[in-house]
Amino acid sequence: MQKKLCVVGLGYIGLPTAVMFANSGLQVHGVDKNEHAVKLINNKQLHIEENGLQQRLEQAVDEGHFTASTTPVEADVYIIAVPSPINPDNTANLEFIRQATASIVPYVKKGALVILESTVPPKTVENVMLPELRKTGLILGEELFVSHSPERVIPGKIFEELVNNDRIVGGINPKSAELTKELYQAFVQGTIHLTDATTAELVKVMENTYRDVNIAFANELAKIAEGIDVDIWEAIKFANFHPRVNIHTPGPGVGGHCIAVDPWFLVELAPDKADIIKKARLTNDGMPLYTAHRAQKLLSQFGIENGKVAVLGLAFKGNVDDMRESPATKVIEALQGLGMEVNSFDPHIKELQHPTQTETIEEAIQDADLLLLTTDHDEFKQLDPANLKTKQPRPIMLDTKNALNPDRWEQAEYRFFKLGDGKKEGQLYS
Ligand code: SAJ
Repeated sequence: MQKKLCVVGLGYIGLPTAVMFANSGLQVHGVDKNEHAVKLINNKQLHIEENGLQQRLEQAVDEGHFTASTTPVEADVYIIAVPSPINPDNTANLEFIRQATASIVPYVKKGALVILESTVPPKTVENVMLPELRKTGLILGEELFVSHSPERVIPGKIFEELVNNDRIVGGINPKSAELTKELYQAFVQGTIHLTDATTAELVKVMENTYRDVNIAFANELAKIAEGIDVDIWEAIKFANFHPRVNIHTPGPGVGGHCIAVDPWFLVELAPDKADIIKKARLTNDGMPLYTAHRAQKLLSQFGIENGKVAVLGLAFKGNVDDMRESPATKVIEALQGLGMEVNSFDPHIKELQHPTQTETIEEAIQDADLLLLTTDHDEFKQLDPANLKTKQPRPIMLDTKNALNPDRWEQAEYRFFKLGDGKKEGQLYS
C-alpha cells in the first residue's frame, strides 16, 4: 500500500518537497497556517518562485496526489519544514518547530514516522520535539519513529538538488534512520548517509557555517584589496587556480534564511568557543554599512554629498524572489542613515514590498547620481547602459557582485567601479 504523507510548512522547502513526493506517486497532504498560501496552492498557484515548481504543482494536483489545508491529517509519515529563525539577540527561536510538532500529536498513530527537515541547533530533536511527541503515549523508537533529514538544496536549483544531492539522515535510533532512507529513495539519487539525529543537526549547521566563514574571509580580502588598489575579483580568480584553494566571493553582505542565521546556533551553543564563527558573522553583517560608505566615498570623489542612489536588486541573491535577511535592504538603510536619497528596483520582487521600491527601472534611476548593483539577477546583466545613462545627470555604476561587464559600461561612458577594487575616478578597466 502506498504511504500517506503529511508535510507541515509549505514554504521554500516544504512545498517543493511535498510536490516532489507527490510527483513520485505518494499521497501527500500539505499543511500551512497561511490560509492565503493554502488557497493558492489548491488552485495550482504559487506564493513563492522556484524553477519548475509551477509545472510540478499542477501535475501533483491534477493527478490527485496533492491536497493542502491549514490543519494536519492522519498519515504514515510527517515531515516538518517550518522556519527556525533567530531572535533579535541572535538566539534560536524554536517555537515554530515546537508548535508544528504539537500540531501533529493528535493525529499520530502507532508505526508513524516523524521527520524534521528544518535546520536547527544540535539537540533540538531531543529537547524540543521528543517532549511533544511523548504526549502521543507511543514508545519512541519502537512505536513512533523520529529522524532529522535536513534539506540541503539551494534556492533556484531546488528540484535538481533534491534529486542529486547526497542526504544526511539522523535517527533517534537506527530503525528511524533506516525508515527515513527508504522514504527518500522515492526520488533521491544521491547517497543517503545514516547517522544519529544530533550528528545530522550539527552537520547541517556546519555546512552553512563553513560557507559563512569563507564568505567573511572573501569580504575581508575585498576590504584589504581596496586599500592597495587591487581588484579582488581578479586576485580571487587567480588564487582559485590553485588545486586546493576555493575562496568564495565578496559582496554587500550575506542574506537568506540560512547562512545569515544558522552560525548563530553554534555561537549560542558554545559562546566561549565559537570565536571565528562569531567574527565571521559580524564581518558579513558589517558589509552593508561598508558598501554604503564605499558609495558615499565614491560620490564625494565626484563632489556629490547626500546624493541620490538607485539600488538595483532587493532579493538576497540573484534570480530569486526572496527578500529575507537581504543585504540590499540593509544597504538601503545604511545609505539613508548617511543622508542619501534611495530608490530601488527588483525585477523578481513582483509586488511593492519595500518603501523605496519602484515599478520600473527607469523610475528608480531617474536623476540618480549613482547606480548600486546589490543583486546579481540575470536581468541586470542584460541591461543596456547606453539607454540607462540618458536618465542620469552623470552616469556612475558601483557593482558589488562583479556581475556586469566593465567594458560595456565604460564604452557607454559610465564611470564603473566594483566593491573590492579600490579603483579611483579617472581609472578605467578597459
Ligand atoms: N554569498 C556571497 N558570497 C558567496 C556565496 C554567497 O556573498 O561566495 C551570499 C549570497 O549573495 C547570499 C548569501 O550569501 O546573500 C547566501 O547565499 P547562498 O547561495 O550561499 O546560500 P543559500 O542561503 O541560498 O543556501 C544555503 C546552501 N548552503 C550551502 O551551500 C552550504 C544550501 O545548500 C542550503 O540548503 C541552504 O543554505 C539552507 O536552506 O540551509
